[in-house]
Amino acid sequence: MKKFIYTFFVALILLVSGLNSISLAQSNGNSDPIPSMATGELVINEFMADNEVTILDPDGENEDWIELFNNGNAPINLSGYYMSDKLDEPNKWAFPDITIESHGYLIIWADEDVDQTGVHADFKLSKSGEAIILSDASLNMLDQIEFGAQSTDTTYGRFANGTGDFIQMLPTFNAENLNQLVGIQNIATQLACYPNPFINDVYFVSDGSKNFSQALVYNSPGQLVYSENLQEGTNRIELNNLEKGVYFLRLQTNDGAILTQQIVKQ
Ligand SMILES: [Ca+2]
Ligand SMILES: [Ca+2]
Ligand SMILES: [Ca+2]
Ligand SMILES: [Ca+2]
Repeated sequence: MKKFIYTFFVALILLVSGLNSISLAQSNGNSDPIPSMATGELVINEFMADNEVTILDPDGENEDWIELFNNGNAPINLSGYYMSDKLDEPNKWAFPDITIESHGYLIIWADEDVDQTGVHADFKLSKSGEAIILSDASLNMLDQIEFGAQSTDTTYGRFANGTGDFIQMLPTFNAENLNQLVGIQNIATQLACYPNPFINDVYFVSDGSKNFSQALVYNSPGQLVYSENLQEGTNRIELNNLEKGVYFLRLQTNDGAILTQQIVKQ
């Protein structure tokens, strides 16, 4: 009898799960267009809408940029794919014949300089906010992001890299998105760095005159270029060896808080 009950329930479970998969298949077949690739395979990974000092395009100009990432296991040829800054005009700009490698990155300069070296879209990104839409050659939407006002020389990007939601971050140009920016939203009120721009030495002071235990400096691609464990009472680091450019100083306080500030070397 026990065996009969067991067999009965196994059969019932198989029947119910079979019906479910049939109804799922039918609803998909009736309503959704067939996607050209798995959702999330090719994504808008990061973008910068107000680039003053972060990075130069091949013509030496500070331009808006968009980073794509290929989450898939095969290269994707983007020839004829589209990108736009207008939701109602997704075919504004068509990609040239270019391929993004599996787990690779691709930078598109959003500068309307379509004749310059590199990949240049025929639109710019407004720092007061707009949208980015990525579509395949049949105008199936692959990814889109609508964004609000942007801070100069910071980006919005997916964290975790390639799959997560968009958060404000420190730029990781053509590289994996990192989460170095804990606390970046409140930097203006929590941490002051001076002089900024600086030449060699940077001084820093926090709200409430906290003590600092560690200083880390990252360059704009997100690489660690300086680290120092700080003696109690230290409020200065020497950055003589860095090239001119934009950096991010990340300080840990004795009570464990992380404070981040953008600094510029002249
Ligand atoms: Ca812009
Ligand atoms: Ca340009
Ligand atoms: Ca625009
Ligand atoms: Ca990145």
